[in-house]
Formats: sequence, structure tokens, C-alpha cells
Amino acid sequence: MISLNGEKMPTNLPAEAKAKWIKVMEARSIEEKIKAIEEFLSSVPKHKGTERLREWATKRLAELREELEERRKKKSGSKVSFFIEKEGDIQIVVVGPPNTGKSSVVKRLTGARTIIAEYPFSTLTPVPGMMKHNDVYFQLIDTPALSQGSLQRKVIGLIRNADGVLIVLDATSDFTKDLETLISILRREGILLSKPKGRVVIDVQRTGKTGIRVTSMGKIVDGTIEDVRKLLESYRIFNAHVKIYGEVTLDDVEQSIFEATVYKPSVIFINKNDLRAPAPNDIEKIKRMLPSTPVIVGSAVTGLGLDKIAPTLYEVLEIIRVYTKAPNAPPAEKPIVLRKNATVREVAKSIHSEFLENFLYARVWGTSVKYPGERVGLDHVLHDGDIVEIHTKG
Ligand SMILES: Nc1nc2c(ncn2[C@@H]2O[C@H](COP(=O)(O)OP(=O)(O)OP(=O)(O)O)[C@@H](O)[C@H]2O)c(=O)[nH]1
Ligand SMILES: [Mg+2]
Repeated sequence: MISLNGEKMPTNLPAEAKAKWIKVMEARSIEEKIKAIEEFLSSVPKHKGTERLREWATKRLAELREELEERRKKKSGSKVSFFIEKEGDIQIVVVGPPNTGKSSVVKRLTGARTIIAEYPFSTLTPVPGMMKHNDVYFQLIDTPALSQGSLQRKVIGLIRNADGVLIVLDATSDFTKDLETLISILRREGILLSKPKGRVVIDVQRTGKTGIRVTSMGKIVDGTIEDVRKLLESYRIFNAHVKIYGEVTLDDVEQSIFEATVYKPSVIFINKNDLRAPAPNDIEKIKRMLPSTPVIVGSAVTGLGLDKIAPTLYEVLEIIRVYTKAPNAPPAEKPIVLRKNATVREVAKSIHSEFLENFLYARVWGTSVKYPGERVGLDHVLHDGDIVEIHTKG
């Protein structure tokens, strides 16, 4: 069973269909992914029990085809493209109902040249801008209002690829209801704004025979690591790194194979405080709806609250900065930005795949080690501010 949108979705897939899914996980390019999902879908038997899964995969396929189309448009120099190349360290999509001040916020924070207008639906294509905080570059993407039907799927596609979401609400309108609508639109698409109790990340390894390694930073409520291995093997996944955060069930593990739902950390900015201060009751209501999402009250006109946005995003995204260094050289000035619980493996991978392939050991300075310059392996978990020196063969 895998759960989608909170509903249990029985998969009971035949082995052939399960084996096809690994191709989707291994796909590097969008083209590969589209082809793999098409092949997966054609191997899924059509009956009631697989209906939701087929529906979900079909939707995903449509989204990917659209993204491919947008990328092609971008390449051919067409001005109306929805594809935004990721720049900086962290990509944040700014979303909300029409006319709440999304563009005003993005403009004030990044200087991006995006259109601000008193009429709704003034933003028609995404506009990126850059904001810096603690040496970390945040790319903010201004988007068309999420309630606009035809563009909705494209904005959802942007969110799915982003690291987090900044929700801009308008204090002068019924913003609790607006948020409710937004949450349900996203949930229908498999995007969760509430932090789940636990999280499973499966990195499928395409090269080498690493076997299935499970790193648990939490616990599996209803099974063992051996059960996880068996589950993955039933999908013919034999080489993967499974990371478990918090409390998860075997269902969650199976769900993460399909990436049926993704969690996006978010921050809420209640804008236009200069016109109307939001009622404390309503703020409480919002906090109950999304307990893990910080709420900032402010105004893009007076500037109130804007300075809190970057540090709050930094916090909810659980970012760590790691400074690499070469032997006998000072650490790099620009950090590598990773997520909490990142390991030396991710650092090695982000420098160059050769660093991973020829890895011998790393020396680390910082709070994650017992003494400065301690030697560690690939699975060593790093802390914010750590300095990492990687030693390789040859
Ligand atoms: N008084 C006041 N007006 C604001 C504030 N923020 C934005 N506005 C005004 O609200 C209107 C809409 O602002 P935009 O930034 O274009 O809003 P948007 O959410 O990008 O709108 P769409 O792209 O059309 O969905 C404009 O007239 C802004 O000047 C604010 O904090 N206070
Ligand atoms: Mg706008």
C-alpha cells in the first residue's frame, strides 16, 4: 500500500511493473524520465486497485512533458518560457493568491524587474531574482497567482523542483481561507507543506555494486532494516542509499519509491499590514493549519518584516554550510550549501564525481568531529560551518 493525498493506495503491482519503476528512478534527463514513466504505465494492469497510481503517474507525465516543452522554448529563444534555470544555492518559489503582493516582495528582496500592478493576475510568467543571507544565495521566483487555472500546473512544476516555498498572503482579504485553498491545491498534486513525522530519501546508485545501505537518523515504526531491503528488492532496487529521518513506516518507504508526495518547507508572509493588521485569531488558525511553517507579518510597502524572510527561510530549510579545502590551502570562501544531516559523500559528489570514485578519506574541522582535522569516511554526518578536506587516490 502506498498513501497518496492521505488516502491509502493499494499498489499490489505485478513484479514486471515494479521492476519498471527503477528505470524512472534512474532516469537523469527529463526525456529519459518521460520514456520510463510511459513504459511503467504500459506495464501496470488496469484495474480498480491501480487506478489512483495510474492517475498519479499520468499527471506526473503531463507535468514532465510540459516542462520539456518549456525547456525547448527557452532554448529556441522564445520569451514565454516557464523554465527557470536554478541559480544560487537554494531555489524558493513565491506563491499565493492573486494581488497579494508576491511581485512586490520579490522586487524588494532581490531587485528583480518584475511587474507590480494593482489589478490581479498581473504576473504571467515566472521571474527570478537573487537574495543573499549568511553567504547563502537564495533564488526567489515570482510566479503567477496559483489560482489561475491554466498556469497552475506550471507553477506546481516549479514548486516540485524547488527547495522551498514562500507563501504571500494579503491581510486585507480572507487569508485563512486563501491558505486553506492553496494547501488543498498543492496536496492534490502531492506537495505537502506540513512537515511529516518522518522522511525517507532513496538515492539509487547507477554505478557500482554498493548494495542497499540504510542510514537511519530516526526509526522504522513497523519493521526492520531487513524489511526495507526486502521491499526495495521487490522493486528490483539492489544498489541504493536509503536515508531515514524521524519516524517512518514501511508504507512511507514504499511511497518514497514513487515520490508520490514531497514535502516542501515553507514560510508564510502576511503582507499589507500597513492597510490592516491581521487578527491574532486568524494567525493562530494559520499556525494550526501548518504547524511547522513560520508566519511573518509585514508589508512590502513599508518594508516591515521583510528582513525576517531570509533568516526564517534559512531556518526552516535546515541548511548547513560546508567549506571545502585542498590540502595545505585555506578553506574556500564560498560554502557548499547542503541540507542538515548531509554527509561527506554529498560534499565529494558536489565537487566532482571523481572525488567520490577515488575517495580515500576526509579530514574535518568543526563541531561534527571530536578533534580538529579528524579523519572520517564517506558516511560521516557534517555540521554547519564544518571544513572538509578530501583525500583521493592517485
Ligand atoms: N498598501 C500596500 N499595498 C501593497 C503591498 N504590497 C503590494 N501592494 C500593492 O498590491 C498590488 C498588487 O501587488 P503585486 O506585487 O503586483 O501583487 P502580486 O501578488 O504579484 O499580484 P499578481 O501577480 O497579479 O498575482 C499593487 O498595487 C501593490 O502596490 C503592501 O504591503 N501594502
Ligand atoms: Mg505578481
